[in-house]
Amino acid sequence: MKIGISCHHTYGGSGAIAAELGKALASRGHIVHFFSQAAPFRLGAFSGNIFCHEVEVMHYPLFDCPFYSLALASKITEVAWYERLDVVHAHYAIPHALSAMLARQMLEDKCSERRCFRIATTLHGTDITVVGADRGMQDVVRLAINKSDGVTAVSGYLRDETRRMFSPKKDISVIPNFVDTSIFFRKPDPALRSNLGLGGGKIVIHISNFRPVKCIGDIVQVFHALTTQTDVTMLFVGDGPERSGAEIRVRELGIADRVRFLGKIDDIVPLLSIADLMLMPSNAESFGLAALEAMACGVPVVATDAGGFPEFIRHGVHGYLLPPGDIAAMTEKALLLLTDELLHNRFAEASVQQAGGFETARLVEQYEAFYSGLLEG
Ligand code: GMT
Repeated sequence: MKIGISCHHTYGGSGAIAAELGKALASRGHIVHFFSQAAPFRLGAFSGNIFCHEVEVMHYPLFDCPFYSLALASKITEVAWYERLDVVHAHYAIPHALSAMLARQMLEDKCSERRCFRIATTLHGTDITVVGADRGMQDVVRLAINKSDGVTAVSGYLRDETRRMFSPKKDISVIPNFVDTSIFFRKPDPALRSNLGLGGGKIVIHISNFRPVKCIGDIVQVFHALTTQTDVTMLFVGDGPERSGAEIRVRELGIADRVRFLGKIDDIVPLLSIADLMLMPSNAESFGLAALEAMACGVPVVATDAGGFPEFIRHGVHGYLLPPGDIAAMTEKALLLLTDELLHNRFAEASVQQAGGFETARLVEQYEAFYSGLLEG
């Protein structure tokens, strides 16, 4: 198949999944064209089957806001026309699904005889729960869903939220996020600990784009409580609006020497490989890809019982799921995992096994079947 993938290039789960999906599809012989403002952050691959199209936005003094959606639609039209794309897969409802819709109209306008590509849209989370909840965006998101030929959501939770909020006209299939366990596995590197200036204590990790939904303040509170009871270091990976507030709080609490803010790092496997525990106290997470990747590297997760986490983390087996904001319970369970070695080993092994059930190859087959269904329809 010839597949276009339209995605955000920035640090975040939807861009990561889009890039990993494209790479996997290319390795299975499909031709993949990426449409994005820049190369997606996880792409980093050379393949004869992968093509990247950067969307150039026209700047003109009259346009206060540059028209990215229109430029993207033009780029999709151009590539779809010459490369005869079968499917354009929009990751995140807006603007990608709408630009694909517009591109299709432009193509039909150009040549009504030629069969146009089908539009697949994958909902990732905040496109529904945050952007879709915004009054000014609701109708746009609804249109993007209803005009796609097929829609998937990354969790049952997100599918149900989308149904509740938008009563979509067509069915939404759930294809969960996935992890490539040939890349995401524990590769201990003793030098990394000393390179990072870490002592011999336990390591807790958090990876995200530091949006309010990630509850970074809760992590700081839990970690602060942990420092009073055990030798532990916190690694924050990623960046975003909540980071500087967290840095200030960490200094106020006097724990700055126990916390490292590492910024945006693409290759997280070495860091996950030295971590003992991941903290993900998000109050609404549609899936939580970083948690699945941590589990694949043998890192148990303390997360919330909200959103999509319960669809792949079993409480008391792969980690602990606790009510959002319950700092005391999160601290208690985190401490248990950091101090009871036998328990930790059992959870770590179970996590690796569980992540294996979300292996890239298996889920990519589901996407292939999904595309085939759209082409037959
Ligand atoms: O978490 C974010 O804010 C980034 C966002 C994105 O679009 O990149 O992540 C969403 O998509 C990921 C991949 O499907 C999911 O693993 C995340 O759970 C989801 N984020 C939220 O629902 C908050």
